[in-house]
Amino acid sequence: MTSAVLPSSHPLVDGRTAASPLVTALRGGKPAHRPIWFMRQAGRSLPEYMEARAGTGMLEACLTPGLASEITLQPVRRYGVDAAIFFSDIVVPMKIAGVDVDIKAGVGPVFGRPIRTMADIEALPDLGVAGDRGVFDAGLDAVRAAVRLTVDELGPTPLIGFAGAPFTLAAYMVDGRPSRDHLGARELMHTSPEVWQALVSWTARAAGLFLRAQVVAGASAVQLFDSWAGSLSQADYVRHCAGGSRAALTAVADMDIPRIHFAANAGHLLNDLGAAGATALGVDYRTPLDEAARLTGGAYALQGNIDPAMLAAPIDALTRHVQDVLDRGSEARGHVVNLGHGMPPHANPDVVKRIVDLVHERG
Ligand code: 1CP
Repeated sequence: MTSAVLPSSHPLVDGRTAASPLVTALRGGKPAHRPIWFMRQAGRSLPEYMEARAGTGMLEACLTPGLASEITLQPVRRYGVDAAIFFSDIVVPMKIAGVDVDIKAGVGPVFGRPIRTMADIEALPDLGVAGDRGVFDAGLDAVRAAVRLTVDELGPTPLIGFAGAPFTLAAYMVDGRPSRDHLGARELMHTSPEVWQALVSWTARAAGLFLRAQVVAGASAVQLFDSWAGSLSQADYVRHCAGGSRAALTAVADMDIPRIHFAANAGHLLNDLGAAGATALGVDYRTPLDEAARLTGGAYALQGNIDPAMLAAPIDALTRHVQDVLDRGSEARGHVVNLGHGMPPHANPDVVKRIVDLVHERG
């Protein structure tokens, strides 16, 4: 079932994770219980994360294998979730390549030199090819080491590797920092389509190589985050962005690995996100899962979609909401419970734990 490209010691090949609830559901099966994990489950909502990270910059933490591994494992230990998501960030491959980027606390990714022209793109570092031991390939060793440490500890629990999709990466690189409407990137695709395509190609290659390094080192599934793609019309997504996302996902498709594609606020893009090389779709909280299953003709496993705002609701209302997500999710070809977007920083870990227990009891 699994292609020969994965090493025989890989968790999907040696039997550790192939029959796990997560991998079973992502492959369209019905596991003994409904698997659950949370986007942004590591990080600021956990006191043990604040303690581990104290005094270390975000990108430095991502590139320190022991620390990145420890932070990845924290939510699995505390919550008993059915998957770990690798502690990293969508801009880590840019940092490894040598781009001037930092993650500023309370802001997010900030680039020293925003990308607007063909000269800016030509000045981006050469990414080389997988295994060439150039700057990028060798820099990925810190990622490989962190993944190996993590899967050794995880045992039967799968690790999900991830990357940012070209549009979402470009939304930061063109404006140089987080933006509300991603106007810089959306303008560039219309004012300079050839510059835009060159940026999409570079980011797609960086994302694809980042994903591939995580998978070969031991990740049992991947998720491509196109968090901001919902700001695009369907026509612009298909014309200017889908090809780059397809290139990033195709970089791991030969390894027969489950591939989740997530965009927020993107009910209008579900079929296009699927057609870009995904086997499962992350659905934000605005589109009910039964409707998402109908819209996509049952072609994909679905992941989602507890409203993050409901974490703050009274427990009875939250329980009813989770049950509704479970009921609607049973219409999908396979269902992985998750939030409809990232964990709020002020989420109460005790409430999160109750959701995991509830899903394991009822799902
Ligand atoms: O569970 C986990 O925490 C896994 C690790 C993870 C992931 C999957 C982090 C750590 N970042 C991401 C992906 C990511 N990064 C996305 C896609 C997911 C999503 O939509 O939520 C995006 C858009 C980013 C960019 C980013 N990095 C932001 C958002 C900025 C904006 O535009 O509003 C921020 C705040 C960061 C920094 C970051 N990444 C991760 C953490 C824990 C932090 C906070 C670091 C800190 O300041 O301490």
